[in-house]
Amino acid sequence: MKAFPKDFLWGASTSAYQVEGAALTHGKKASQQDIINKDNYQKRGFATAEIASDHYHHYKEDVALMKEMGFTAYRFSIAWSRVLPDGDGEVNKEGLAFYHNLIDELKQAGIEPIITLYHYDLPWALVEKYGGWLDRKVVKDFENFATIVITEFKDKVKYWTTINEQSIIVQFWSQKCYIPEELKSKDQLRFQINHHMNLAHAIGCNLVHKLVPGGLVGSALGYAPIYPLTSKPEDVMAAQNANDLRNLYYTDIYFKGEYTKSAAIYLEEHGLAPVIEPGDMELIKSGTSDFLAINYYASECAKACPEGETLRFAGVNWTGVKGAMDGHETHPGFYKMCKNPNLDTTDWDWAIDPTGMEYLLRDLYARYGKPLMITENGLGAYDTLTQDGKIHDDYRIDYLKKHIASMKKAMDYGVEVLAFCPWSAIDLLSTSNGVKKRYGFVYVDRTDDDPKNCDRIKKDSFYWYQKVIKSNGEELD
Ligand code: BGP
Repeated sequence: MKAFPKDFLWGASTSAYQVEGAALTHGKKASQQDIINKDNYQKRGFATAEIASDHYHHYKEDVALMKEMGFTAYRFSIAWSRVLPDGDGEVNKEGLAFYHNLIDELKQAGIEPIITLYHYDLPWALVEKYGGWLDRKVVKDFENFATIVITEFKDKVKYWTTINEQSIIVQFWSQKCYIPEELKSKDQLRFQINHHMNLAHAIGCNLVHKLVPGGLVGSALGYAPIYPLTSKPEDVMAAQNANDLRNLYYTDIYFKGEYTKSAAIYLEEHGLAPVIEPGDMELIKSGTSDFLAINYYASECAKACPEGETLRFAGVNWTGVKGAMDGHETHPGFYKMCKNPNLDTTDWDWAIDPTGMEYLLRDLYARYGKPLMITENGLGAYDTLTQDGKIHDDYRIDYLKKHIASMKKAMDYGVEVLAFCPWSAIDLLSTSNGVKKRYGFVYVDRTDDDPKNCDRIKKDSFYWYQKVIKSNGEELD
């Protein structure tokens, strides 16, 4: 086995609303996630984003923990409503100061910041004003927000990602965006939102290229390789259809500036295609990506689907009881997603598939030849704090170890991978399952109902990852 490159970036990720807290204080106003999560708390008992992991008040301690683990990178997002509480208009100086302090703290610790401009948390004011991402007006407002942030941090930050997980936003749109009840059946709007995000992404790329000396930019995409359920040709074809609509439909935009033809035709024929205005595709084509950031947790499986079935998007497991997933994405005549009988899953039904990491990296690199980075990967699990204050998360170590080894295999076959930033640096609020589903190297002592003091406790995986980084990936055991 060859060694990891000397300048390989090791770190982890978080996102603003999932970790920061201080959601409605220090000049910040609500984002759509504050509203969505309040609803989740009432319906399902999941914590809100109001305190989350209270990173806003613990950031120094958190960066010190990252330094102790040996991080050389940290990927996080900027909360739009902390910078521009009303989405546009007045800048909240205290908000910008928070991110300056965080970035300075990281740099002093030798940690390279990787910024995500947008991670699900649109200012609520823009939802009230015109419906948020549903309206094209949001693209102009994104441009204004991105210009402010990029100009502010251009001398401190080299790596930028634009929009987090457009593919996941299409699948789970009413968790990731506030969608009024009466629009929830209008599935075409999922792809319209995505089209607006493609415009915003291109603008973000152009801004980084214009404003940041030596800056590099790309999208952060939720990506699941897709296997056919069987070797029957119709299942293999279905897996190709699913790959076209769920994966290439995004990556072809980022790297070629065009919608994947087969997927676009399928959407057109089923009344799901976005409205594209004159000039849109030229703008999209102009915003070239330097790399692609990938969030990989689980592979997916597809089978043939007869025309007569009913259209639906991906299911969710709300309870954390294996097998409770409430359905599978179905596109009549194109494909239907299904459980892969060959893979074990997490308690939330996400297939555990280290080989998928090598498979997707090699596939993407062969298609586009652009550098890749892992900005999310990890195991959501129930962790137990023992009487003597320990967390023995050997299951997480096992998951990460196998995924790093698989990423390394892809690199040994020539794939250029810049960074490994798994999810998540510390425990935080899950997008769909409260705080009891944990991902971090650092345990945050709180429950869904009680934020307590959010004390930080190092898990076994903390010490394991420290060794991995110290040996530059050589010591995985
Ligand atoms: C990705 C998101 C993250 C994150 C992660 C785990 O889709 O980018 O924000 O939370 O998935 O998902 P969950 O929180 O639903 O377990």
